[in-house]
Amino acid sequence: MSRQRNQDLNVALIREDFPILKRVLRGNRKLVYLDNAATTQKPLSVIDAISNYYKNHNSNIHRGVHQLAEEATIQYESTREKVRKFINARSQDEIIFTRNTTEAINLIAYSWGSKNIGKNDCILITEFEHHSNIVPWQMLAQEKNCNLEYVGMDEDGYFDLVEYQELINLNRVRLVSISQMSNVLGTIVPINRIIKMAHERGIPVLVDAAQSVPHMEVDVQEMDCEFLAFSAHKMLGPTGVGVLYVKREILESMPPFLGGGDMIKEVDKYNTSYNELPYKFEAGTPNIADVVGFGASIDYLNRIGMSAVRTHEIDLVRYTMERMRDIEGITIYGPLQPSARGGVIAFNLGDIHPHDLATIMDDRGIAIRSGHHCAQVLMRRLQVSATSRVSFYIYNNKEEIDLFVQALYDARRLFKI
Ligand code: 7TS
Repeated sequence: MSRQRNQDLNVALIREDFPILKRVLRGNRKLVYLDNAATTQKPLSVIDAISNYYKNHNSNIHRGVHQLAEEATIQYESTREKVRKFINARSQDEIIFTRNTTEAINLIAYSWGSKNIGKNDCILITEFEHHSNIVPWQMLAQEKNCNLEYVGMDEDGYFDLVEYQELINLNRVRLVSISQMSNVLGTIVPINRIIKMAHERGIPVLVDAAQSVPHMEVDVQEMDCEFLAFSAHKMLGPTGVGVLYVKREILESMPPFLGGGDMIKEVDKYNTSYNELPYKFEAGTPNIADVVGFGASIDYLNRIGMSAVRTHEIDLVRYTMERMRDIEGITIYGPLQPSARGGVIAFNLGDIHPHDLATIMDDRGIAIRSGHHCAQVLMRRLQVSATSRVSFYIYNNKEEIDLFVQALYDARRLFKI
């Protein structure tokens, strides 16, 4: 792909880089992929990086002195540097590779949470969290006999700063854990303000950045969060790789999560001294090939520029919401202002069940998501059992949105609403 750093993405050129977008589905249908919040497609450069690694460099890392071991280690560690730069962490020591966002959050719950949260303390999350930012805290709360509290959102789906202030004033909050962007409402929260308010009361903050890092510029130093988690597969990278960022001074005080090879300095019969950061938190042989592939996905996004990614998605959301609003019986969840949300639109159409709607879409080659989106607490709050959802990325264009909107009209006719 040619280098482009202007605000307009050359979507036609980008699409050429994604082999799967040429895929013809059952019934000779063209693929329209609108399920990017679940996982994104992979450009050839990422697929080639993984394949090249296995063809030419495959070896275990951090241990062998032979040439392949050295090459594999250099490639693996170069992704760590790319990640550091991408989120502007101070040091590579603060970047830990995990399997995904879920594992990163669990690592904090087990390793940091079990040491720093006690009886009658409070963990504060929101009503629009993904299950991976709810269940680990429920497990910890049950074990420690502490409380889990929820901040809500207002009528329009915006984060409720007033309720948040009350909750951090009234409770013994020891951690705020919040997603920067909701995978259902699309809401982007005022994260800098949220963190500042927590810090004024000495409370550390974990940012679930699974939906934000892939779609906008994220700077952990500017944000000043203590912890941040995201997944490679939602940003053009392979599945099986996640990132946990932790401020160095906190990471130094944390006990290891898993014990085993690579995380040790010295092992004797009864005791072990641990390896330096970040290796202390990466026990066992990691997912080397996919970490290498992840490096190629960061290179790809850097060539485009994250502000161009963001501009493109706002443009698509504005266009889609304008077209959807004309459809009788449509309910769109989350903020109405396109710039207040990421490239995600959850909706319902009359009383058509979201699974039926997704099936109608599938008949036309359009991949959308239906269900509770791993956010059942939010579903209850919205008083629905499920919604449909479209979510965009850099290769989506307005023709695809037109096909999606046309399918909504077809569904209305089919269900006679
Ligand atoms: N947090 C948020 C905000 C998410 O959207 C997701 C995945 C996760 C955490 C978990 O990421 P994982 O890589 O560990 O699985 N969200 C979705 C989704 O919206 N549809 O499928 C997965």
